[in-house]
Amino acid sequence: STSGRDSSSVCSAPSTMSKAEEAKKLAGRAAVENHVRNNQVLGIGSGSTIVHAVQRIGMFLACLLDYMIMGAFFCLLQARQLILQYGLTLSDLDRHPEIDLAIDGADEVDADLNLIKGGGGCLTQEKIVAGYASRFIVIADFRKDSKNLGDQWHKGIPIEVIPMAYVPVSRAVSQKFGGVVELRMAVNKAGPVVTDNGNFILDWKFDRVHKWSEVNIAIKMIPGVVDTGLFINMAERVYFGMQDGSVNMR
Ligand code: ABF
Repeated sequence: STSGRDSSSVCSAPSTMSKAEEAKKLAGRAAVENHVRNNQVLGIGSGSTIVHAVQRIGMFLACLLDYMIMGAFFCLLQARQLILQYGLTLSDLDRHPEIDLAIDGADEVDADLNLIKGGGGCLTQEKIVAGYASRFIVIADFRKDSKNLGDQWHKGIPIEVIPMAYVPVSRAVSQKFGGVVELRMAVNKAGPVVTDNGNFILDWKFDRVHKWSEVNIAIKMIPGVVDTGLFINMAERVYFGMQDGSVNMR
């Protein structure tokens, strides 16, 4: 993920950084141990937290001879490489249109298990995988835990757009819902970030708390919007790795 949290923590407080990394590992491993079972079709997201979950799945595979994962999906090249690296079988929605369990990270999780995702650039494919999964489990470190969306994640809600429409979509979102909408640029500022679907990403920095379910639907209705990083009523459970080495479930 290019969420930026890690780089800022590296500069200000190295100990927080390592605690966050440890917390990601705790969350990833707890989710796998509690939910991954024999012969499941798994959906795997992207980011730095999911790496720990896939590592844990790989350990299961190495230890238990009768343990078999039927297939796993990927959004980004990163997940594809992880799946292959840890000996899982790659699959796709053509072969497995029903997924037993999807596991993914998030940028923020509110008290009702609503999520902001897409800080790392992948949201639409992750939403598809989560949406066709019977169960969707989120893993995160303690910094992602919030009461209201926006309390912790200050980079806005990602919106994936068809490139030709990014200007009118930006205007429509800010006119209807307030706040500021920015086109996400590549780190070297040479051009916009391009998603795994060949689209652009807008980051909507909202100025107040909204009824996220309604706003999500309304944004999706704007011509040119592909999807949003709002995952509303999708997650069944979230595992937060905590600073003290425990895991909190919500
Ligand atoms: C992806 O990775 C994105 O949807 C989300 O923005 C990000 C979380 O990354 P990390 O686990 O590195 O914080 O799932």
